[in-house]
Amino acid sequence: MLNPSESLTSESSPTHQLMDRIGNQFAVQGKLVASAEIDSGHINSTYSGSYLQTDGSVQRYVFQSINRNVFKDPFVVMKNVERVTRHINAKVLRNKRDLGGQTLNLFPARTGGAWVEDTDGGVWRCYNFIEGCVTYDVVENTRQAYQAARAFGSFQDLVSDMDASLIKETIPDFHNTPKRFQRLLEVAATDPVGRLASVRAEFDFVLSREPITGILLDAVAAGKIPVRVTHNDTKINNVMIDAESDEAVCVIDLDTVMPGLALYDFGDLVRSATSPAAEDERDLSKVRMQMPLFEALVEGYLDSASEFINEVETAHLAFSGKLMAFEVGIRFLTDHLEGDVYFKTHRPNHNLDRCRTQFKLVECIEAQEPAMTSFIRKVRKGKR
Ligand code: GN1
Ligand code: MG
Repeated sequence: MLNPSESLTSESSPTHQLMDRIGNQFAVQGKLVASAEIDSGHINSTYSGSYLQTDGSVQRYVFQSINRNVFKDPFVVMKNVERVTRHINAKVLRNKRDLGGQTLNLFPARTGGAWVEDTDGGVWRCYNFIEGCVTYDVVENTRQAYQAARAFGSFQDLVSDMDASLIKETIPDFHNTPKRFQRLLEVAATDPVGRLASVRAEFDFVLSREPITGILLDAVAAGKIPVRVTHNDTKINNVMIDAESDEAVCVIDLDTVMPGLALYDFGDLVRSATSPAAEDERDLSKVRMQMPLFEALVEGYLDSASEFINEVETAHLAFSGKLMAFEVGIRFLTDHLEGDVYFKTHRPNHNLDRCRTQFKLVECIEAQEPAMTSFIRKVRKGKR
């Protein structure tokens, strides 16, 4: 079954020719019979290739080129991904602790190694295609939310015993909210493409909330919250969900796996999984934080993470959703002010639209934070 975000290409299409050229450099078997661009994610470019085998079956692979503007050292990214997939696969095979029987695997290049450098400087990797699964940009029901949160909690659990010193920071200060805030101020000060005057309301929204930016890092500095190996990009469409059972199968997009906070992962899920509207919805009346979905996230996450996360982390689960929505909203606003140089955009003001949904979510969470926090307390009590 195809992911709904895929569209098939004909043999003469540039996509097919690209896949032919790239696919041939990996140790994949069979003849390329179909290819498609998978239109998901704001950073990398992703394609699928279907290969006809001699027994008549079709084997699919995912090919992805790493965005070198975002990941300055793609080889460090690949070494991290190799280590993480190897660690997880070894454990899953030993303990059968995988969620649905499939895990993410890198396929080697014909010349050896886990990636291929194309003639134009592109760095490519090849993954197995997780069959029978779909990804969602917007969660459809509480079961999917529960499953996604449980999957990310399990992921954190699986990598919790990795030697963190072997996992390098692929993007320094990725979730350092105070630095993201400072960066916005710097860009606003020079206003390189003259857009500041038109986003005064959004800019003021950020300024008035500066005090929340440092709360988690202060807790780290005080020794109350540990730094762990975390995923750092737990957007809801980074978990593969079985199309029939709605069960989470595995998490994908391991490029930002690095030392981080468990709360960054949970918070990113809250911001991406609790609203019924897309991240770039223009009608803000459709954007809101839905309590039943938040509750499902808490249940799912605590089902897999309650043994290792501490009381201070637990107490900040609701706050983390607000902070992650705020942080990525700041990043979208900064990119809008810089002239859209980081995130892929598909229409004018795309980053500004994304920023606005995130700030709307911040407001929704502010309004519901006490109720969210008391729900967490209730669940936590039940688990003791
Ligand atoms: C990017 O790659 P993707 O689309 O899953 C971004 C995340 C943001 C997200 C916002 C490396 O994630 O940090 O939260 O967009 N990834 C990177 O949708 O910057
Ligand atoms: Mg990504």
